[in-house]
Amino acid sequence: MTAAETFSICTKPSQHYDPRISENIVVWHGNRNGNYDIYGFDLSAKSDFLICIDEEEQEDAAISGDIIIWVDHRKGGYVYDIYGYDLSTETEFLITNIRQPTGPWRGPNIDGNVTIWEDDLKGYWEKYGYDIRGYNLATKTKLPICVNPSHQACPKVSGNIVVWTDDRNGNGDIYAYDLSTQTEFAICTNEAYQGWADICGNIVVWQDERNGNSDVYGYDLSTGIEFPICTELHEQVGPLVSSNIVVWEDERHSWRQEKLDYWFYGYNLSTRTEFPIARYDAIFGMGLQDFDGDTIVYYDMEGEGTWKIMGLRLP
Ligand SMILES: [Ca+2]
Ligand SMILES: [Ca+2]
Ligand SMILES: [Ca+2]
Repeated sequence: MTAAETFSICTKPSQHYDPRISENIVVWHGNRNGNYDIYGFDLSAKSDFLICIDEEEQEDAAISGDIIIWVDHRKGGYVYDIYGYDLSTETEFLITNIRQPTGPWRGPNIDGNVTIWEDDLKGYWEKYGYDIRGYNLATKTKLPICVNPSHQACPKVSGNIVVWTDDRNGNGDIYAYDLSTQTEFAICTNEAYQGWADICGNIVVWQDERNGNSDVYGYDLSTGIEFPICTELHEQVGPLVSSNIVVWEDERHSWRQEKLDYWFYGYNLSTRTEFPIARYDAIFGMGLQDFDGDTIVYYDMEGEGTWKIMGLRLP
């Protein structure tokens, strides 16, 4: 097997975070101009470009096709607007205002015309939790996806299906919502913890602790069948799926070392075979950010105070 090819996307000395990828375009937020802006990189042209350099803070970019979205604070640090940018027309537009999150919060996600986010409409995250809400860019309508009183988090969307981590049963489960039928359904309610779901087409994957350590499980929406993807005895975390490939961060090589040894591993759903991808130097072990086609994007520390955006092509 050939080695995975690692390459730099942005190594300019400052902080660059949370890359997301769709086909040949990678987007992220970075502060090389003294405040956080939204940047892009074209993998085919090997050149970077500016998406939004407003002098206030922009963060948490996401991308699907020609549409890039992010959280924008141009009206003030406590104002959370979601803005969009259309690469095909080179125009920026305001999508919606959301309430300032009161607790740990992950940025919005987008697929096609549907953008979704963790919503803190009631405030007081620790008491009321977050909901999942969205917006359809084509119909210009709001989507109240899940407003259950308990905590819902980490939503991802693919086509008509939204998945998220749901705490209504008190132990972390995977729930889903079908935008076409406007119906919610459970994907996994095992009594152990499940979370960090991702979806591509009919395949949902997540991190699962039913065996006493973190594993990766999957579910096929077309058959309604759940299946284990990796149940190795060490920690497997943060799975992502694109087409027929699942990737995750894996600690199986850490057993003899004081310092954790992080690898990316993958699984081919068609051939049902697992494969190592690459070892990487992570400071906090939260490197793996997004995955599309054959390309992983992640971020890593380089020297004092520089966080760089990296890419990795599967072997
Ligand atoms: Ca800015
Ligand atoms: Ca559970
Ligand atoms: Ca495991």
